[in-house]
Amino acid sequence: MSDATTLDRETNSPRAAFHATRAAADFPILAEALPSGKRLVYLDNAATTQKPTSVLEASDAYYRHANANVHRAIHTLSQRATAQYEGARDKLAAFLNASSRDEIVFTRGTTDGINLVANCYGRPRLSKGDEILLTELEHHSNIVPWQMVAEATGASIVVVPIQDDGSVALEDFRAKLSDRTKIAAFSHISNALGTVLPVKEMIAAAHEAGATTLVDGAQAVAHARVDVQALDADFYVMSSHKLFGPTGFGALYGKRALLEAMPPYQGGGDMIERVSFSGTTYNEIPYKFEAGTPNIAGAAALGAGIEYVEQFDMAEVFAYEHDLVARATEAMEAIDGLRIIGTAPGKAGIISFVMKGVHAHDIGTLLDESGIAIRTGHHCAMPVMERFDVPATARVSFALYNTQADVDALIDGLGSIQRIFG
Ligand code: C6P
Repeated sequence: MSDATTLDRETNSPRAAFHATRAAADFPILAEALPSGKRLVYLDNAATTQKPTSVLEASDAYYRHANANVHRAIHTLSQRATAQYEGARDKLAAFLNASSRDEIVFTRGTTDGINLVANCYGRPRLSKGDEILLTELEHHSNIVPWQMVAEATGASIVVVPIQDDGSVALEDFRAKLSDRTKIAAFSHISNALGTVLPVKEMIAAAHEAGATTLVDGAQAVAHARVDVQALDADFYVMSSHKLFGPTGFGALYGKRALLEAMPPYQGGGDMIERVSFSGTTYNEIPYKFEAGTPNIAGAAALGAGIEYVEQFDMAEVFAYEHDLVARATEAMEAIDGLRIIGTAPGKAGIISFVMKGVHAHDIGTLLDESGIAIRTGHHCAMPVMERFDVPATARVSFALYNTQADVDALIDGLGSIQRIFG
């Protein structure tokens, strides 16, 4: 673990280009008093991140000054709305380093993006004998859409096991690849364990076997630098709300040739070139996949979220959160009866754990009484719970505004729980 001063954002550690405490001041909800009068210690960032003032203002400003439909009218407000919507696409394309803005399809989020790929890429191409390769640590969003497509096409699901420390071994992944593997879909960072998967190597191995890859980036985009070209991902999906932006919005990155070859997801306005009762032709990518009036305010606010994180070096953010995890882990390991589930080296800012004799939900409730927000349950990753033979875990997850004071509050809270139940 690094030296104590590296986490002191108030005194500006030599390594940090950002100050977590100052960043926290950008998020009004973090300063709001809880009904109990306690300070909010928000450690449920893997579920959703809080929103900085700039994101709140971007959403408000859209409705106050630009509210109109996009791409459809020539009046001033429509031009403003279109500029904000398409401006967000430019920002996200640059943020993910897509080779073209056309490769960014706006969606309702990660779940929607995976369903789009499963239905528009997987379903038309898969048949009996084909395999879809997943890992055991996937979120339900990266399991169920594939199961549905497998059922419809006769393809089978093959699963790469999780190691005891929560990692996914590259050799296990390679061992499951074959010429039957048509699609390999896996998380960049596990929401239940914090494991960072070796996605670049997994993508290269999948490509060697002739498979197309989808990376679930839901937990990665706010915590690490993502470069879809460097990764060579075929598809990469994300949710805005985990990147300090609004809920119900997100994006699918897809390589141009793949997106162009795919049929539309849904029919409706804006996704067409020409409609008549004798036949319809479709719009170009990405609009072909964006039927109906989109979440324009969502795009504007996500654009502000991207601008917010872009002021920081994401590698430093990852290292900072990793340090918080290291400190919290060390202190948690000293608590009698506490077991951390997921100890892979280099993990991201997520710690799942169980406590002997205490149900995860009781941990969540008792911490909440101290103002500490964590998530408890199966984290939409039931196979992970099964793998580690636990019904549920308690999970703390960090973002760039969390500080050592938050870790201290957590450790105090867990110590009290241990004293009550221990
Ligand atoms: N995980 C969590 O508390 P949506 O709901 O579409 O924005 O994201 C789904 C999703 C997909 N993949 C991963 C790895 C995820 O972590 C999530 C969302 C939240 O862990 C809510 S279940």
